[in-house]
Amino acid sequence: MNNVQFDQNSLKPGKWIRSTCKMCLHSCSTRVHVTDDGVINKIEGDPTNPSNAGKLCPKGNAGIMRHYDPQRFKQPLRRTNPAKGPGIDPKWEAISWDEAFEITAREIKKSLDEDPRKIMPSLEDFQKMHIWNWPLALGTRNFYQSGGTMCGGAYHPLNGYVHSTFGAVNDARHCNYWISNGAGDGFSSHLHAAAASHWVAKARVERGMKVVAVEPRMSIAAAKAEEWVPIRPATDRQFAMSLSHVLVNEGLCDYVFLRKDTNAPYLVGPDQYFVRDADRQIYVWDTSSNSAKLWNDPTLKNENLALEGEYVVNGVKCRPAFQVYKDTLKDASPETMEKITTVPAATVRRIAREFAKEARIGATITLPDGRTVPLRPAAYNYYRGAQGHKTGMQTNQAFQLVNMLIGNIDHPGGRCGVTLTDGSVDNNHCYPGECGQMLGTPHQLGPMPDFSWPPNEYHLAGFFPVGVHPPHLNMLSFLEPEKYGSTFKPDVLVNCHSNPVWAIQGPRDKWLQFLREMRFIVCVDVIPTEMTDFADIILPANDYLETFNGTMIEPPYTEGICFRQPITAPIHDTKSEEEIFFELSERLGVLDQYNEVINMILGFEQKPHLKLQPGKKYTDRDIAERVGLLWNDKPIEWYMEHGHSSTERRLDKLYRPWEGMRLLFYIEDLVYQREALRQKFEDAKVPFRDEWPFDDYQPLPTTVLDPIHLEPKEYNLYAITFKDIQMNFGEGLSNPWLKDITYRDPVHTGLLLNRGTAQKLGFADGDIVLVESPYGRLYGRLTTTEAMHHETLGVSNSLSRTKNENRSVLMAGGHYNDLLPYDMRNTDGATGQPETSCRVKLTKLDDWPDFLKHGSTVYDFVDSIQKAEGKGGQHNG
Ligand SMILES: Nc1nc2c(c(=O)[nH]1)N[C@H]1C(S)=C(S)[C@@H](COP(=O)(O)OP(=O)(O)OC[C@H]3O[C@@H](n4cnc5c(=O)[nH]c(N)nc54)[C@H](O)[C@@H]3O)O[C@H]1N2
Ligand SMILES: Nc1nc2c(c(=O)[nH]1)N[C@H]1C(S)=C(S)[C@@H](COP(=O)(O)OP(=O)(O)OC[C@H]3O[C@@H](n4cnc5c(=O)[nH]c(N)nc54)[C@H](O)[C@@H]3O)O[C@H]1N2
Ligand code: SF4
Ligand SMILES: [Mo]
Repeated sequence: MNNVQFDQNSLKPGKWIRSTCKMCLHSCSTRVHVTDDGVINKIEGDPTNPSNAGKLCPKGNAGIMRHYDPQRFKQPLRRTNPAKGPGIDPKWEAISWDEAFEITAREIKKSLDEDPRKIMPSLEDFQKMHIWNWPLALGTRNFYQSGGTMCGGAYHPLNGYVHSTFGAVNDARHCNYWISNGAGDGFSSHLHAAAASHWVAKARVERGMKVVAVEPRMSIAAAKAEEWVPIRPATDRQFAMSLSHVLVNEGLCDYVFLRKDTNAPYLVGPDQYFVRDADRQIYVWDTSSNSAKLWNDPTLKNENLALEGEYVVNGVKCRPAFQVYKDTLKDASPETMEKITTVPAATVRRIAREFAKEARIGATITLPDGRTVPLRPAAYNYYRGAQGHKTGMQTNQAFQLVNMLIGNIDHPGGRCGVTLTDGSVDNNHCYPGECGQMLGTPHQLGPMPDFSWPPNEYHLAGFFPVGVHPPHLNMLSFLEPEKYGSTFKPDVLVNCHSNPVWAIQGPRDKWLQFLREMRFIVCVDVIPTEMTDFADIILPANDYLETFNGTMIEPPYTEGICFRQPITAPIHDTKSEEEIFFELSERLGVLDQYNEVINMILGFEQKPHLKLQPGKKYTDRDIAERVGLLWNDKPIEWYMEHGHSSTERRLDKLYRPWEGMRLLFYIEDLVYQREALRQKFEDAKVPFRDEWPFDDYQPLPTTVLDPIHLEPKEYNLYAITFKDIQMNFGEGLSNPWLKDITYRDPVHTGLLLNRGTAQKLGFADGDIVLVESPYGRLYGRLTTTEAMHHETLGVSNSLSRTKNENRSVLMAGGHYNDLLPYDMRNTDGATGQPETSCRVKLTKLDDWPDFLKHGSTVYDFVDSIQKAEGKGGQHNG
């Protein structure tokens, strides 16, 4: 590689090595400078990867500080203090690797022999699906990690139905009108934050792409947008449906697309199923002959398919799916929805019209591959903030229907599906389903466990046939084992790259009790966290600058493997996760099973010569090598030189990858799934079958209110949480560079409350307050601002620190997640998606509670920065 262009950045002589970032779960390509004496002194973006194009976010640059963090685990450790709790010193004792493996394998084996379901895994490295799926080799389908549902519980299954992909994002390369709804895409978070913000910035500078941010908080996206539309939390579905109301009733839809490329014309009966003939073929209405015909009748022309009207076919009253939604939308006029969302009806009507105009319905574009396809440069983007609510599946579908109505799905400028990984360059991700439809693939992370009663999974995953693992429901089995039919209790926790003590919702004190009741906890991590404080054994991992890996992870415009390689040898007595899990597998007698799991999960089965063989252990290098070979047959030496095989995404996989199939405007499968599940609950006489939220499964969204809006009135505010580009979750704020920039930003140093609301309620800037929800509490200092919706309290992730042994992590006034519910009432019956916002009330306090007066807290730290900068600041004792 050409060194000349890089040398300006290194003071000491050395070399540049190409690799991949892992400071968040995504995978930007990097070039890392290491001096001749072996010190990493610079991490930059690699301009040869067309995804991040030389850009990194602050976390990427700060990886250096993780690598040299003096707090890193430096050798295997054994706990000697049996007491476990926040701030309690585990009294670690250094032990040898052999002893650490022996103890760990022995303790896991006890449960494996008794009942594998007693093993509770929490393995959450998105860049290493082969570690994530290790428990399949043990025969446990339990799950205790935090990323399961909190972000994408409903988003991923719905994307599976709509795009047959894991993720989706607006196409910044062509989009001119970007609705940003509760997501940091292109600005601060979500997909490849560093890469996406580059693409969005280009779109804005080069084409003047307009951004409308719909958020309770003036996020980074909102601050840069042409327009910020403050919205009441957890009402985004109602907002989206009010937009659709305008599109549908003002004729602002792409009717050609709906007729040709979706199942919107398919006729739906009163039982919510499509109307079919004896061979299960679906009927449509032909307006030219004014009669019903089967979907594949050769005399049918797409332009004659009825989208509206009511018909009788074989004696059954029916309507096209489009008409069914149009009828539902009668209740969703902007005027009616305004009362729920607080967004003025006139604003909704204007945005809907602007959106439809910018969509340029009818326009086409000729792609470099010769195809002429629709150009739809307007799109609705959303993620965790908007979708992370009780009725998640319906909510996600409501957002996607805004896109579908203007015909932008998988079209240039529109809403494009993004695969988690393709495995091999030749794989397409769309498959034909029945009656001309695309097959919906809700199980993007693999199939869910089968239904069983009593349940085989402590977190009840078998009750969510199209969902994602709902870890918060472990708490139901823990607190009410009789009710939830628990016949076993997990007693061993295997944790790697996951910090559920921080990340999971519900009361921390109960979760801590949950952990205290484990017979044995092992953590594979790089630094001390809230979670590792509970470990009995620490198996210290190499960090990402010391290991090999190959991964892809949702880059919208590119495909290929981002390759990681050691920049230095491990600087401590640590091991790669691969070495750890192969060794444990061997000692547990499941090595062959594990190798088979990896062959399946990483797709090595597709090229048999790459398959892992029975009886053999493999290194991180071996796995990375195979991932590269699977992709493009290039040897590892090629990857070591090039750092990645990312290329522009094959256009037939990006745009209209489902050509010739109809997209699911109407998700009939959800009706089947609901009824099948209901029957299973009936047959097994599940005691709580009458209270199970079956109604959350709907083939089209409804305007039903989420229960958060029905909390007692004394909880007069909503609370939300958020992060920004420099932050990840539990880990980032132990990194001095990231901590420093975070706590200099007033957005991250106080609980954000609208200034007018503060005045009305008698609060002032700087007040110390107690925040209470119906479920929990936290303390903090108010920052008043115009940049919040008038009913909403904003709690940055920077203010959800709890006490832990990591001396770099500052305690804040509690944890936002303590405020959240963890019950079925607030969980989507269809997907397991939990509610991630809540209702709260504030009480002004004269002083901090005692536990916040001792030791260094976030607020002390902020004060000291402000003092040093001569800005005054308050001291909290
Ligand atoms: N920088 C960075 N990027 C990341 C990550 C990271 O840690 N840091 N993590 C990755 C992961 S795992 C995930 S899941 C994604 C998450 O990515 P995002 O969903 O983009 O991130 P969040 O900040 O969780 O939420 C987005 C926004 O939702 C707003 N919000 C909260 N409640 C509501 C609401 O009820 N309605 C509306 N409209 N908005 C609301 C918040 O103010 C916030 O600005 O990011 C990924 N990318
Ligand atoms: N309040 C609040 N709660 C949230 C969220 C939020 O925004 N706000 N976000 C939710 C979401 S979307 C998600 S996905 C989850 C995320 O929850 P987690 O996945 O638990 O996220 P992290 O806190 O980043 O935990 C990752 C862990 O990996 C460790 N680690 C880092 N590098 C390595 C490595 O190379 N090897 C190993 N073995 N370990 C390593 C870190 O020390 C850290 O403990 O949190 C959820 N919870
Ligand atoms: S977005 Fe930032 S942290 Fe994530 S991979 Fe890219 S540079 Fe690293
Ligand atoms: Mo997430």
